[in-house]
Amino acid sequence: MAQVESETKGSSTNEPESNTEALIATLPTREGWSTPLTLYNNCWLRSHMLRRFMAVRDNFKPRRDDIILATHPKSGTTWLKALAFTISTRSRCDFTDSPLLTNNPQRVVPFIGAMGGDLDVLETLPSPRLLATHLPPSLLPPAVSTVGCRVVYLCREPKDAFVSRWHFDNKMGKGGAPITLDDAFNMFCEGVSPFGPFWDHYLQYWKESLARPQEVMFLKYEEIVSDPLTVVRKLASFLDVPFTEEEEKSGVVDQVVSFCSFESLRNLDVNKTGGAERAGGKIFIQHSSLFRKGKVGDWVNHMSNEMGEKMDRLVEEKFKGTGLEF
Ligand code: PAP
Repeated sequence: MAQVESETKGSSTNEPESNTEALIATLPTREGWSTPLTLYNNCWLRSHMLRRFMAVRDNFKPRRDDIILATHPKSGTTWLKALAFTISTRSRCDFTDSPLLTNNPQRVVPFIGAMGGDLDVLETLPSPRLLATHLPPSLLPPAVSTVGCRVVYLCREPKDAFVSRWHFDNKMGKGGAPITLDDAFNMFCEGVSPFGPFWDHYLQYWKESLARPQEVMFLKYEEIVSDPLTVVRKLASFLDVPFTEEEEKSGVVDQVVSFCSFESLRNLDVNKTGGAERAGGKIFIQHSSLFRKGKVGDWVNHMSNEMGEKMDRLVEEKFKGTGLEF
């Protein structure tokens, strides 16, 4: 939930502040989700996070050995953060003293320009940095694709991503009217959802992964669900910390998978009870809302067949000829 992490705190782009404000005044905004959205560079961003995200492209300085976990929201960000963090820190801490036992996974990997990831704070982190973002490539500095850093992208079957988004947004609001499934569906299909249109987000990273497969790994939530061991091995190799033969023999890969599983993380006290107020108190995020069901195909329990067919047609139309399928 990069979009909910932090209050806007006057970050600015390299443009003089008055130019930024003049530009913002011209940008379209939409109400409907738990907080208003603003369209910036063809991407709908939470309006209260806009200035922070606008600053990322000009002021975030990627390093060659950065690992960036990029996700479309509600695609398993929490899971990917837990897996990548556990894989990359396993030489320093084991499963009995992992920071994940006492911190929500969202907290241990900072979002660039948002939760725990103020740009000046990121500058002070030692390399190699493990970072996260929901921003599409078009809103990240061009150096992300030239400096040699690695990006792991995770997306999800759009109907399930939508249902997860709808539930989450209705939990985020503080006393505001909930968004109906119909209204949320229409906005999502119109492309108006946090970090949407979803198809642009998926396709931008898909193209990056085809162009630079050594640097951009493209994953789907469903792939991790169906074969977590294979994905975890692939991820470790991609992060340059492959499992040794000894680790394989002693079952470390299985341990990573079970330690980061939905059940295991959801049952930790920190994820059952914790939470945080954001956006000047407009939003409250309960950690438990990041562990709703964790299932593939849950959309059938919420959407009508007609809605499902409409979304499938949209997905087919948007992804036609790209090689990306769900
Ligand atoms: P974000 O994009 O808002 O940062 P994200 O973690 O992607 O958060 O969203 C939560 C979704 O990931 C939830 O999906 P659901 O609503 O369909 O249930 C949540 O259950 C799922 N999730 C979180 N942790 C795990 C996990 N360890 N394994 C599988 N799914 C998980």
